[in-house]
Amino acid sequence: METLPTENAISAAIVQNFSKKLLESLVLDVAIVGGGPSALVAARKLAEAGLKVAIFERKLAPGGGTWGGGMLFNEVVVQESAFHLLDEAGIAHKPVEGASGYHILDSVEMASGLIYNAIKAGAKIFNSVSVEDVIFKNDAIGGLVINWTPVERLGMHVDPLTVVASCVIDGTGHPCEIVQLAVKKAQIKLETPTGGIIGERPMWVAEGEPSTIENTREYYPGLFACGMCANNIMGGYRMGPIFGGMLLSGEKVAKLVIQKLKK
Ligand code: 48H
Repeated sequence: METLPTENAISAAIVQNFSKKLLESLVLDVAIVGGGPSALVAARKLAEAGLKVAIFERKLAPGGGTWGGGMLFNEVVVQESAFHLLDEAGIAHKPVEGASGYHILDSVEMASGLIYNAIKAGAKIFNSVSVEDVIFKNDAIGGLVINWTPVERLGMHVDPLTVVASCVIDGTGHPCEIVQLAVKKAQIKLETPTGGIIGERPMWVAEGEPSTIENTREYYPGLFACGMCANNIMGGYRMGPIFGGMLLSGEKVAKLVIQKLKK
């Protein structure tokens, strides 16, 4: 048998393996938009529960706001209630002097540890892919409309592809892009006091952390929100470079989705 030139074998392997990964992710139990810390924890927990889950992340590197720490000092703080999520991912942390119950850690270790563990658990991550719309049928959100980020950035007139999913999680952080576009384009009413997006409030660390977890919910049939997105929807406070609330929000949204899908 004629052997292929190495150059060809490498290219063929990349095309075949990527195509298989994407093909297997066109119908999902859970499609997550954005690969920030809350979404990465959710993806790991959902994959560990045996669900078919993929993250679609606009940027080349998943990890969201984790990498930059506080003002590019690449360290972040996590509170005691979320230590178990760091420990499960093998991420090191040590006490903050003078602040009982708070630990400090390397933000690059946190980002890479969360990504690595989500993939090892079986979640798929598609980076450089932007979600530009949702599938909306029978009064429920039924999946995502995706395109390459360079296509989006260059404003190229290229039609997207679709991913069908039983549940969609908006993990897009502060802008809550998916919920925003669902409210605008599908004119849905959210499970909020006004039926719309309340808007993120300013910094209040002690309130922002618990409210992130409290605000993590299903806001419309098939549409969940976690992390800063949930805070924006329900008018929660921001909290700066403290990430326990994000990690716990990811854990909570995974529990809610599992409850819904296992009914
Ligand atoms: C694909 C998209 C799209 C799209 C956006 O902001 P994130 O890190 O998300 P969270 O909520 O898990 O974490 C928030 C945290 O990083 C933070 O900002 C904190 C704690 N702030 C406190 C404060 O006071 O400021 O990540 C969201 C990700 C990003 O990587 C985006 O690129 C991605 O979502 N994304 N991906 N399609 N349409 N929109």
